[in-house]
Amino acid sequence: MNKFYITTPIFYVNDKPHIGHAFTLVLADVTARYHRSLGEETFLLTGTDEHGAKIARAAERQGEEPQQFTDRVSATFSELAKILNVSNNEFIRTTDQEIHWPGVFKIWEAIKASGDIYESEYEGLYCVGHEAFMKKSDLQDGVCPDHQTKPEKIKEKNYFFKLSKYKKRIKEAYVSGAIMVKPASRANEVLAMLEDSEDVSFSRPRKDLEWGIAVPGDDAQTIYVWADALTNYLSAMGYGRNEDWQKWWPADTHVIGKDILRFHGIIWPAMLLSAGLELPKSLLVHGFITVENQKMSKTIGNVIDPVELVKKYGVDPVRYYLLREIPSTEDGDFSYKKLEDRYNGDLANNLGNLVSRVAKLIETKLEGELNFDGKFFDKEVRQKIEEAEQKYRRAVEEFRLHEALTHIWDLFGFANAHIDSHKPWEADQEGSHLLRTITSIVAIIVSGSRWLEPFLPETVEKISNTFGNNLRAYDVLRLAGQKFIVTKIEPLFPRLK
Ligand code: ME8
Repeated sequence: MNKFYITTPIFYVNDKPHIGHAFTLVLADVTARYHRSLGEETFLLTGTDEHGAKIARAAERQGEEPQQFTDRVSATFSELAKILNVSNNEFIRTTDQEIHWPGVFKIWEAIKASGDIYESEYEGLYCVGHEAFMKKSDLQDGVCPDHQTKPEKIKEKNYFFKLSKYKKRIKEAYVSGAIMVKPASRANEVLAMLEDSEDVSFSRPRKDLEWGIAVPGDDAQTIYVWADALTNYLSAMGYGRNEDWQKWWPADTHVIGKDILRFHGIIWPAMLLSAGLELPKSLLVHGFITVENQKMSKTIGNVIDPVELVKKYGVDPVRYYLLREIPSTEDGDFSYKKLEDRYNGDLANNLGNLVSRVAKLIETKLEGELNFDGKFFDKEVRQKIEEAEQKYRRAVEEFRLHEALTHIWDLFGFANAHIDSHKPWEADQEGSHLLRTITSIVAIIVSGSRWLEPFLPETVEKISNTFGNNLRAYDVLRLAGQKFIVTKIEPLFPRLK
C-alpha cells in the first residue's frame, strides 16, 4: 500500500487560532482525506510551535508561566482541529520533552557532525514577529512591513548553520522537480530567495532567551525556534525515539502559507541535506485571507474566530466556504455576506434541494425504495459523470480545491436542471420515464457524494443516511442491485435564522 504523509505548519500559540489557521487545516485535511479515499495509508500531522521570544513575551503579557500559557493556548488549536472535523492522526507540541525534544537533539547532532554548525559573533536586526533576522532591504522605513514593528538590534555570540553549503543542491531539487511546488510560481519565488540566502543564526544566548531547548553540550545557548519547530515533521514520526519515521519519511507534502516559504523552501531542505535525510516531495503553498479586504488584526478588531463561525453556521458550511470561495493558492477575502450567499445558494438551494427532491420522489412515487437497475441509467448522464470526475481529480491533484468543488457543483446543477426538464412526476404508461430520471439522478448523487467526502464529510454522512446507504463506498459503475431506501428526509442545510 502506498503511504502518504502530509503536514500543516505548527502554529504559534501567542494567541488563539483565527480563520487563517482554519483555512490551512481544512486544505490539508481535504488533501489527506482524498488520499485516504484512494486507499493510501495516510498520516496527517498538525500541532503547535511553543518556544521562542514571541511566545515567552505573550505569556508574560498575560502574567502566566510560559508552560501554563502554552498548555492553555495549544488546547485551543487542538480543539479547533476537532471542531473543524480535521482528520489529523497526531497533534505535536514542541514543548513535549518526550516526543519532540529527542528529535531536535538528534538533528542538531547530525548537522554538527556534518561540520555545519560554527560559532560566530553576530550583529543583526531581529523581528520577533517573524522569529528571524531581517535584512535592511526587507524593512520599510526601518519597520517590518508584516508586523509593523521595529526589529531589535542584536549583537551576540551564537551558533550558525552553514546553509550556503547546500544552495546548489537545493536549487537542483527545485529545477529537477525532486521537490514539487504548487503553484509553480512559488518555486520561482524560492529560487529567487535562494540566490541571496546566507548562513543562518541557529541559536540565541540562553540569558536572553530561556524559553526554548538548550543546545546539546552548551547550556548557555538556546536552539533557534525555527530549527526546533521544523524538526516536528520528523520528531512526531519517531525520529530521535524509534525507527518508525523511516516508514513515513520523506514527507509527501508540507502544506504551508506563503509567509513561511523561505523556512520550508530553503532552511528545512538545507537542514535535511546536512543531516543526511531525504527531502520532502512537495510543498503546497496557499495564500492569505483578508477580512472585508483588510489584513486581520487585533487593533482593527476584525479577527474572525472560526469556532464562532462553526457554532453559527455548522462545520461543513464553514469548510465549504473556505474551500470554495478562497482559491487554494491565491489570496482571498472573507465576508459574512459571501458566506451566507454560498450557504443559501450552493448548499441549501442546489445540493440541499437536489437531495430532498430525489428523496421525496422515491418516497412518494416508489414507496420509499429504489432498486438500482442499470438499464434505466441514462448514457448521456453517465458520460457527464465520467467527464466531471476527470476534471475533479485533476483539480484536486493540482491543489486547486476550489475548482474541484466547482466541477462537483456543476454536476449537481445539471442534475437539478435534468429533473426540471424531465419532470419525472409526470406519469407515463410503463413508469419507465420516472425510473430513468430518478436512477440517473441517484447516480449523480452517489458520485458527487464520493467526491465530496474529503471536503464535507458530515454532509456526505447525512446524504447517506437519507438514502439508507453508505454512499461514499459506492462506485457509480457498480450500482446494479443496490437498494436506496428513504426513511427520513431532513433538510441538509436548514434556513439561516
Ligand atoms: O509561522 N490567511 O506559525 P503561525 C491564511 N510557527 N493563512 C494564514 C493566515 C491568513 N491570514 N494567517 C496565518 C508559524 N495563516 C510557525 C510555523 S512550521 C514548522 C512553524 C496560516 O501561527 C498559514 O498557514 O504564524 C501560515 O503559514 C501559518 O498560519 C502561520 O502560522
